Amino acid sequence: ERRLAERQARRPEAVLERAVEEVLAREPRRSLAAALAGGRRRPVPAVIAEIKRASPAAGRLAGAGGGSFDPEGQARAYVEGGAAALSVVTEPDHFQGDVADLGRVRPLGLPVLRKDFIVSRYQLLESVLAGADAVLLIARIVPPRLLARLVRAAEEAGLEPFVEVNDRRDVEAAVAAGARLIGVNHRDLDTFTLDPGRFAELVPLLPEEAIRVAASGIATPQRARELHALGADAVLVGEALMRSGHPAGWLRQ
Ligand code: IGP
Repeated sequence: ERRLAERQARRPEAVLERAVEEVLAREPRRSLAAALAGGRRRPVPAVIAEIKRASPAAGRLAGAGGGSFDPEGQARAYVEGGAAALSVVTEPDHFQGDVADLGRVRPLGLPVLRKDFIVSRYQLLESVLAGADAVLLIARIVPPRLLARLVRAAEEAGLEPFVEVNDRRDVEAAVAAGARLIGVNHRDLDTFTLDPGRFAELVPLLPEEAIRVAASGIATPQRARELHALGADAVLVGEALMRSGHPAGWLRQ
């Protein structure tokens, strides 16, 4: 009887798994790692350009369209400016995100990173179906063993895991989990305050072969170049691009 209950509980996931296989066969994933690799040695940092409607720290962010939020138009401006990849915040409660935005920007051709609070395999499968190539995993919000399992499950689902770290302990968990894409988040998730020195502080702890991304609070292209000089392969920029009237120009500076 217990076995039957277990089998039934697993059925929805089996349906999802089949759908994931079909989507992967039809639309192979794009590699975020490949788009960012070697960034340290390039003259300018690669930029992961983020689309987000709002954030707890900043409130509503309309984007380049002025009044109404237009994820496709925003993403088009990012492509025009030479962004290496797109990040899309899909979290609904704190960021007013929408998982459907992944599918809206996917046709533009860049690797798409889904930013949300991902803690389950179900969310990983959903991410593939919605049009993500990579997924954010936040070291701070899951125990190290679950992080390692999510990294593996993401890879098995055809996605590249992008592990975000805040401090030394997070870095240890990310490295132990086998993360190849590591983002140092300058913003503290509990207090929303920015620590601009965090990338410089943690970069010596990151494996040489990991792709290093500096994220959050990057307000100007000069600041992006500074982080690049400190060893970032790429920078992840959201708010500054959403507020800029001319994101393509921001990106080309
Ligand atoms: C972008 P900013 O300060 O440029 O808008 O930051 C990105 O780092 C931020 O949106 C972010 C985020 C997250 C969003 C970092 N970690 C986790 C949602 C969930």
